[in-house]
Amino acid sequence: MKADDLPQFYNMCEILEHNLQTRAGKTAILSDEGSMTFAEVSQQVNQVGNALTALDVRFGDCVAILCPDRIEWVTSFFAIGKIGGIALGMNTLLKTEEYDYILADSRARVLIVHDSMLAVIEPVLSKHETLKRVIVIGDAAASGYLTFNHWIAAQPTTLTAERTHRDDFCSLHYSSGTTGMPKGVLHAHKDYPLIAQLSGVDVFGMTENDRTFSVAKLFFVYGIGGNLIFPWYVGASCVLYSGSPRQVAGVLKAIDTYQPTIFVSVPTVYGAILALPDFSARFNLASLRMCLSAGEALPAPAWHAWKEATGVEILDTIGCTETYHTFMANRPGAIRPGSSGKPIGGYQVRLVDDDGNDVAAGEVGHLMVKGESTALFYLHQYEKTRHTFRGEWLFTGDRYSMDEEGYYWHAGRGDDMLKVGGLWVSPVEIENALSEHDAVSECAVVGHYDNAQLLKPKAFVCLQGGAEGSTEMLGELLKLCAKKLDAHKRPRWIEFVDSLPRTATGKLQRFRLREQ
Ligand code: 3UK
Repeated sequence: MKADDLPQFYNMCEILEHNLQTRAGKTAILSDEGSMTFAEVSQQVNQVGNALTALDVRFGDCVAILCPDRIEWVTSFFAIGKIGGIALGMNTLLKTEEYDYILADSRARVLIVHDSMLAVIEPVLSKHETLKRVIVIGDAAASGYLTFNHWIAAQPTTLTAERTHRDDFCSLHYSSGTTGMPKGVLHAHKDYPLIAQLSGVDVFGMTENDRTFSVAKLFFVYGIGGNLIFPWYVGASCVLYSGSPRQVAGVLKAIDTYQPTIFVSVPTVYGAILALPDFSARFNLASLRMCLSAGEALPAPAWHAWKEATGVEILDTIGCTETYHTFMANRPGAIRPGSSGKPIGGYQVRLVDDDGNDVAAGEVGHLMVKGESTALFYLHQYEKTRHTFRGEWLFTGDRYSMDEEGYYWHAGRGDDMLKVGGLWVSPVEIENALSEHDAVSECAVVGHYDNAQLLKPKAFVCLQGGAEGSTEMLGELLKLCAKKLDAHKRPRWIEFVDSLPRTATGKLQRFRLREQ
């Protein structure tokens, strides 16, 4: 499928609404908080769309969502697209300063926030003149804001979709980098059917008989693609899980209860489940026909252990926020455990050296990708845009080699970024946290593989006046990190060193720390 195959005027709400013709009464969403049919979802989408219009939200306006994976997230997302707005699904793991930055950068007009997330964003809300209204999902009694249910209650359940061009923007995702705040990536209406057809149907073979379940959240592009856009494009149902992916018993119980056929997950969660004794005997996972992995490379031993325990094969796939979804994947029946598979239909890749020349098979090069779902730029980031969006080609920042059979093998990132549990971690953020301790003179963080061959942050720390590291100091630094950083960003190892390796010009040589 090509973008040209779509009508020129296309609205992404079609992904939901085509289901009203033949399966309006079919369950579209299942969750601990309730289920809904396609007809019910569509009615709530229309109510939210009308409520947004009543708040004067118009074509091109941004509306932010900050909420765990729940039905209101989904209906808000489609409603924003349907009225021609730009939906911003915010990462629920960020800090107040990051929300502050994103609200300013996106100029969100309305914020739809779950009561459990209000405390972290509330301190900065009044600063943003561009933010006109805050709607609270759940209990807003204490906060004095309008509640979601009350807001939509009197709204009509019908709404005509805005006549959007297929190239109009409809969603905004923020993705992290080594320095500075996250970068905004805009995607167009056309990108939704494209990724659903090219990955969901052509590679994963999804049909209306499938039921998806994801530990990757809807705010993460991998999660919304695999657990919302792909299933609804083919009329399948999705299971929403509002719990934490770290509570693996909860994840397994949800699979046991809702009987999904497709599990959308990340290597750390596969690893954590595999570490749970007898997990496949304690929970019924027999409904699964296919498991997906992305976010970071899936180690081959985990692939084999999972196959052994469940009988199901994991397809390791790679995508990025800039292409919206998958561009390389292992295919059912043709898997090379440990590799990212081969480019999928609709995408081409190249491996190039520092001068942009193609490298030979077996050699490591910078991965470039080309495909029609690719975004055009980073919002308000001229320099970073020029570096990454190179004509038709996207410079991913990943290093890969290709073997004689055409399979691609991840060889780390070209920048210093780490993917931990499928989430971005900037070494600089961890270094900044450690440096806040008065005793730290300098420090550096690099990726280090744990016993399960998954990358985790490791810190090298020099103390003031050349002091020796002690158990007490280690404890203090760990405590500081626990206070300042999300769990996945905390260093798993802290090593005290006399000095950090540097070039003659004083530049930190992270590769030498990585080699240790
Ligand atoms: C890394 C992988 C090795 C790689 C994503 C599937 O992760 C997604 O999007 P992000 O923008 O990050 C992209 C970067 O993550 N990565 C992802 N998958 C793999 N590295 N093996 C993998 N299988 O550095 C890439 O550049 O957060 C994943 C689908 C959609 C996505 N957006």
